[in-house]
Amino acid sequence: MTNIINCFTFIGNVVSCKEFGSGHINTTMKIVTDTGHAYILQKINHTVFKQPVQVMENAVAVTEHLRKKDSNPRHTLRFLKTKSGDYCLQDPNGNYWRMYEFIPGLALDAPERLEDLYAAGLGFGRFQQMLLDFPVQTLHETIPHFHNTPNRYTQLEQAVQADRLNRVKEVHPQLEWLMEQKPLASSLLENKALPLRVTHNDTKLNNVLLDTETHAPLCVLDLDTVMPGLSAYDFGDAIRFGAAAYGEDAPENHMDFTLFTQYAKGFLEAAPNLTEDEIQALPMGAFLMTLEVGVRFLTDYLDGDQYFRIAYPTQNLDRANNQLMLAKDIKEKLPEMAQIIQTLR
Ligand code: ADP
Ligand code: GN1
Ligand code: MG
Repeated sequence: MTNIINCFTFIGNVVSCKEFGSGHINTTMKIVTDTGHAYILQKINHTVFKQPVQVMENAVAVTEHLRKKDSNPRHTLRFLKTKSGDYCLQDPNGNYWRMYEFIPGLALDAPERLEDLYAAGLGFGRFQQMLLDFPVQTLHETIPHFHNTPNRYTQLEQAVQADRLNRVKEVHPQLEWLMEQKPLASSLLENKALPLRVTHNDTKLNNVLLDTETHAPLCVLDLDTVMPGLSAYDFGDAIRFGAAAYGEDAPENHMDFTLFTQYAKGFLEAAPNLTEDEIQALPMGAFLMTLEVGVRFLTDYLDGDQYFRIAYPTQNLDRANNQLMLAKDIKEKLPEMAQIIQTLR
């Protein structure tokens, strides 16, 4: 580890290096040095991100764009170069590493206060607004077809077909319900009225840092999936995670209208350029992102847990059941969600 850290241009001598955060994909460590500087060191999961150098090209370009509009160092990630001038280090074992400044703040796995959802809505809304003039065609597609829900269905069908661990027999009711929803999977992708924007694509509450004291939004984290996408998907993924009554591992879940309203308020306030069609698509975005993550967790369970980090053997099944329950609930609540959005406007 020392050899890896010493390849980067940081300040001071390392006094501690500990695993940090609760992301499902990368391996994250917090490093503190004797000068009081703190950094994040991450091993990029290159099973998930096949082109780590492209991931870093996107992240550096986006953060440079954001920094030109807002120079506050707590508002934008700052990546460190290696001593050879790169943003990404490949070690002799073939692993890829990056390092960036640690920003003190809260990355919440669940809201602590009602206003945390309003703050997250402001944070992700601002992010999208500030990237309106970013040249979208220059971004690499770091995970091809990332939010292509029909494609996620194809992957599920392939996992069912392969049934590598003989687990399909455990999930017949889930598969039946998912297949009933399949005609809806392409509904937003086929809507030609929706513009492609630069979106974050992973708008979990713990991917936006909040101020420790005031809980105001500071900085959007986890830029690995910044790609062209639909605003309704960024909105929807944030609702799926942040406005849910329980976490992804819980045995039950439903959407909380109060949390939903708070997030919608923040997002609409901070992203005033959304078109009428985009605004109408927001509730459906929440249903589709929840459906899609449910499909992905179930696929990974059937495939033998190769994608999402798990802490116990049936965790991806628990996550899938939780997301399916949440998706059913959101589907029933779509008309009321649309009503709330109209009222907020
Ligand atoms: P993953 O893709 O695995 O979710 P993230 O980039 O989201 O990885 O990082 C995991 C966690 O590390 C975040 O949820 C957050 O708690 C913490 N984190 C990441 N970057 C920073 C930072 N610059 N300052 C403070 N905490 C951070
Ligand atoms: C992953 O990396 P993290 O934990 O922020 C995943 C998201 C899922 C989410 C489900 C690159 O997000 O797409 O929605 O887990 N990220 C990637 O919790 O696949
Ligand atoms: Mg994350």
